[in-house]
Amino acid sequence: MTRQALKTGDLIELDQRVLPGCHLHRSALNDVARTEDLTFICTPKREDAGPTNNWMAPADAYARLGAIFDGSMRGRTMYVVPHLMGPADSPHSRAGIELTDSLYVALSMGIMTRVGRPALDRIDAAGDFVRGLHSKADLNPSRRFICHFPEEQTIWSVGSGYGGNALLSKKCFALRLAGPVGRREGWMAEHMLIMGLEDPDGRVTYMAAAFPSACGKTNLAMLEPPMSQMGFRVWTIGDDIAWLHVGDDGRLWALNPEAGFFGVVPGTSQATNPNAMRMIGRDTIFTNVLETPEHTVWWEGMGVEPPSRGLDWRSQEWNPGSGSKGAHPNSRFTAPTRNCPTISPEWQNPRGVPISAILFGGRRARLAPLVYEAFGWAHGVYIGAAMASETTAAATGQVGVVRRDPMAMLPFCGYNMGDYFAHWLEMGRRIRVKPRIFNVNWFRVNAQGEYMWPGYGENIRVLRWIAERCRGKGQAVETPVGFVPAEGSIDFDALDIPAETRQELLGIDPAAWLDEAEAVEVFLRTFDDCLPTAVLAESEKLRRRLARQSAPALPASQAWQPTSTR
Ligand code: SAT
Ligand code: MN
Repeated sequence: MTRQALKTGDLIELDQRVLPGCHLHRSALNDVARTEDLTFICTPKREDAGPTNNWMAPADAYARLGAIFDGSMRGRTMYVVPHLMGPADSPHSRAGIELTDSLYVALSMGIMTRVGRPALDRIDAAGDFVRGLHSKADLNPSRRFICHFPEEQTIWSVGSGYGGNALLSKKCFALRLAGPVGRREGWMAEHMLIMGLEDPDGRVTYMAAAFPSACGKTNLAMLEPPMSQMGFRVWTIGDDIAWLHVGDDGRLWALNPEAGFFGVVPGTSQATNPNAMRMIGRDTIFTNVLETPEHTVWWEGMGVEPPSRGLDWRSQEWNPGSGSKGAHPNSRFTAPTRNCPTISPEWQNPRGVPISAILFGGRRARLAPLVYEAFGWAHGVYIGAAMASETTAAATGQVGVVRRDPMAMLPFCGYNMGDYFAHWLEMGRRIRVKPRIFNVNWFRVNAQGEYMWPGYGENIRVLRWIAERCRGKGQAVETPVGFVPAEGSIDFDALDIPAETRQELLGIDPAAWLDEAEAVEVFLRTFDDCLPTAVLAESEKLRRRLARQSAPALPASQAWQPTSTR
């Protein structure tokens, strides 16, 4: 199939001595990211899709897309791609079949999922599978639709060849369709990386972290600790999607349904993600990066000098003075999990791994401190529901505007998000040994607009504190928004961060938080009757704690006092 793709032009050969097994793909110019405005949940009742999803009646969707599909594959080869999501021997794995007329999609599915025999065996045993129908058709954005039919466990996607629009196993199946199934059956499908932090004593603390697209999930999942943190290591289980089940032991177990990584290329370098750099040196499909005259690849933020000339992602002559990007900001690598140098020996464990901490986070230039911990599960659900992040190039539309993105699931929650919050609360009742919930923010900037925290490998310092908290250690201070690390409990040594910056990184501005809490509440009220009262109650409690803290007229005895805890 690869040879075929080289003939059709779906793939371009790279220098096989330098990049064995690697190929380049260039997409259509108008097909470089997920198109959320063209993505629909097709339930019989509009309320079941909720206020955050586009909705189309199933009959209308079948008719409208059917007309575009009709004859769209004429003269092309159709690939039948049975794929299994999750390890072959896991009771939690599920199968799908994608029909596609894109060789690039078929080859990408072969990297991202377990295709063929394991999927067919599962379909025989389970008697069921998710039906995915995909055609590039004419790649015309005005005839592009990604429609989900939860009742029939069916996905129809037409008019795009881009990852999240066209690799139907990923966001469509493993999140938007799996979500409501999990709600019915008592498990969760989340937009989360899964990793283990091993400490110098060999103990591994497993964490799952939800960040929006292109906010560093892949980097965190493959983190390489700096020299000063010797003895710690990170084990990767997944970088994008987690299926979470309650085990017999009452703990929450996470498995990665995928078998590959579909990561953002620009900014990936020896400094930011050395493990990804090792991983993508072979068996990788690069999409929309710059091709050098030597048939190797280059991108902005690669950490090496740009070539003096090359062919940019649009296939146009490019040089460093061109004034345009060589690689598209959402250019991607597709690489098999087995090539990840930090892949955990547990990554194919049919049970998954037991999660001790759940992390939420996003790009917030202000407000959110480096890390804080929820007071408990319901408060943690509120923190997830209140998440916001600056938009990125992973979806079409304006980049850099702050939008609400609960649990990083705004584009991926296949049912009413109010019901989704209720499901989170319900899971809290089912999980006997609950993970602690944290919020992290690597993206705080100072008055000059510079990042205050170095991020990347140095994030290990924050993960260490989180792991210590999970063991009942790790000193914290109570604030109105949650527990923040006590002075000295995060190892800032060897980091050149002035004391004021450290304080600011961990500081809470009650007045600004009060404004934020009000904005969050306006957002939450858009879910109307579907919003669980427990989430609103958390909002009210937060506002009361903040008001006590920021009201200047309160006598000192009643004012909020920091108390050191646990
Ligand atoms: O949607 S993709 O899976 O292509 C990448 C992302 O936006 O998370
Ligand atoms: Mn993602």
